[in-house]
Amino acid sequence: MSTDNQTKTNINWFPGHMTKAKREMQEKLRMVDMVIELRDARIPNASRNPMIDELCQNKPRLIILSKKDKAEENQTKRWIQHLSSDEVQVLALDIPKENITKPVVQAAQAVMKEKLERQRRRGIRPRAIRAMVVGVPNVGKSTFINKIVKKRIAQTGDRPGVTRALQWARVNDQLELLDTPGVLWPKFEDERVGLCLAACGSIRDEILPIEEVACWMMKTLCARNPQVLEARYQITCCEDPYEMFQRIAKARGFYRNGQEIDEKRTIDTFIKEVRQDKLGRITWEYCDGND
Ligand SMILES: Nc1nc2c(ncn2[C@@H]2O[C@H](COP(=O)(O)OP(=O)(O)O)[C@@H](O)[C@H]2O)c(=O)[nH]1
Ligand SMILES: [Mg+2]
Repeated sequence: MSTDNQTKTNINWFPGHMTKAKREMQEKLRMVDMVIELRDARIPNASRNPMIDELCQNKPRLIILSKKDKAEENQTKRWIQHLSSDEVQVLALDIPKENITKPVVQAAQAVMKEKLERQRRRGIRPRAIRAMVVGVPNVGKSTFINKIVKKRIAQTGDRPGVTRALQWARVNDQLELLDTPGVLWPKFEDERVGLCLAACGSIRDEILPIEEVACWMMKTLCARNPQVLEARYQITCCEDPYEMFQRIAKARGFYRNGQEIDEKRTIDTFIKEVRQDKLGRITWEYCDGND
């Protein structure tokens, strides 16, 4: 299985790349019946490219909220409800751990129901549904494709005059995937999007000032769920994130030269522990009914 050649944390998108990536994706999309759009269940808005609607041009869509094991269950339920419609099915998955083939094939069939029925009425035996997997870096596209495709279909050799053939990867008789996912870029103009992606470890830490990311994470958690912070770090919560890091440093004994508080170590530890789910499941973007 070939994977997309994107480094998962590569966000060096320049306008030229964007235009080219968009055009290539549009060409590939013409060949598919439907789109499987992956988003991170913790950040269902920030992990989405706003251009996807335009690119998909009313193709039936299955949205997969990946990493559901890291997101808050009640929030994921709300997101599923919010994003579902006649043309859009939504599934939340823990891709590495769950048996994903059956639910994905069923959801693909549900989203393609009308078209499949029309074909049957006209006496056409439907061929396998063809889908393309798309999403921003690090949402789990490669993990998803590698897991759901067990066997590659035989490749026909390149013939003269025929440009590189699209390669289809078979899931089963009902579903085939384009074997390379479409990589979209997040919407970086919005600072909140960057903070969300950074909180989830989906962009390189050098891209945003780490203290700013840590403070945003700390404020968000303090406002929503102070008990979790208090239990983990044996501290009392307060509104000032800098004061919170001081308290954590003292509780953990993070000092330099014996008495100076080691802020960097405190912040790095906090971020690492959040990403490792040590503070439980966290949905950074709550579903407020606006998409
Ligand atoms: N916990 C968890 N991790 C996942 C899930 N899906 C993917 N991952 C992890 O997310 C990271 C990025 O996945 P990858 O497939 O490389 O993303 P891509 O950039 O979209 O191709 C990898 O470390 C995967 O193991 C999931 O459902 N749950
Ligand atoms: Mg990949």
